[in-house]
Amino acid sequence: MERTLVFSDSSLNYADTRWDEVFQPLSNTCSDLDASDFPGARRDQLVVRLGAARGFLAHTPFHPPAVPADLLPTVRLFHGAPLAWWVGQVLSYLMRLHPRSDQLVRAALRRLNFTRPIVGIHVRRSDKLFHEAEYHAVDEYMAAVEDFYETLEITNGGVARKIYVATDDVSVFDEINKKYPDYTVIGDRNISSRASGKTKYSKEALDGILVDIHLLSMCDFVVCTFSSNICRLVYEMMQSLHVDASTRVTSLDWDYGFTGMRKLRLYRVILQHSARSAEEMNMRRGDIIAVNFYNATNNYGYNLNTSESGYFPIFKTVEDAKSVPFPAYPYV
Ligand SMILES: Nc1nc2c(ncn2[C@@H]2O[C@H](COP(=O)(O)OP(=O)(O)OP(=O)(O)O)[C@@H](O)[C@H]2O)c(=O)[nH]1
Ligand SMILES: [Mg+2]
Repeated sequence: MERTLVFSDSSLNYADTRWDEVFQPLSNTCSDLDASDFPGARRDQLVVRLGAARGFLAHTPFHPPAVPADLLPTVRLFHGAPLAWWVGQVLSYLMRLHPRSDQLVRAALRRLNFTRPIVGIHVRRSDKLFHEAEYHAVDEYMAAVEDFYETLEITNGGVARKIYVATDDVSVFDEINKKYPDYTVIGDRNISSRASGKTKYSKEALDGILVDIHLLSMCDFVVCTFSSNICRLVYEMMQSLHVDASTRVTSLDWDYGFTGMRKLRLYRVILQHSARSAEEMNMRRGDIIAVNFYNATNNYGYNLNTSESGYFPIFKTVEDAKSVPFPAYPYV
């Protein structure tokens, strides 16, 4: 919209901590909002208020899966998931750490002896299991971890196996230590025990999740559940730390998507396909297939070019995003 973004309510859920106590401010100069409120989003209005992503923003052309049209053709050349790449670029700017947070993360790296190669696991339990996600056993996470190390060993020979554990269920540590003695397990039980219940939204818990998110994103590979905002955030952050980290996360439940994004996980067809049954759809090279974000693992989609819907072989497609002309600021 070629406007300056100013946070009008910068308090975080955690004991009313302000955004700029944890992250650097969005701008060092444009930090104050004129008190007058102009509802709506008309071009000629001086101040436009935006709500949270799930509501108002979901209907703007710039909402994911939109990626700037001037960047997308290039990003497709080097990246397997252009949407995650774009979100990662924006996030890495928004989440520039305040010096205190930066210290906190650095101290944790040293204290926990964080060295690579390392695989991160994020085991999201506690309140998430009431309505929002299924329980996944430690063994499911570890099966994916074992796959990663076995693949690495094909090229690198014997590798010392190390994992970083982030979880809101502290019992995970004991279970892994007992069942997987071949692994060096690092992680902070204190962080984990503060991450649920009464202490969940304390300032200390905020420090804990900052450390967990950053250390997870620095792992070579992460196993988690994309139903959790934390797993998706880690995936997005990883995209700004590598040229293409699109295959560095395995999710045990959903595929990747952006909160508020509807029906719009997009795939571009790279190999044509003739339906082998009435349940399948035909696809031509270049067709765009839309898949409901929540059904993505079923490979059931809608062909935007032919209006056919049905199951399709996902290996004949690559993930794509929506090309949207964003302002390109030619005068800047
Ligand atoms: N330190 C730490 N905190 C966690 C972990 N998992 C969950 N939490 C806490 O739980 C919060 C996530 O729960 P919500 O407050 O519901 O946030 P959300 O954005 O809905 O995230 P999800 O529920 O995971 O999708 C995090 O911000 C942490 O405070 C973890 O592995 N480590
Ligand atoms: Mg939640």
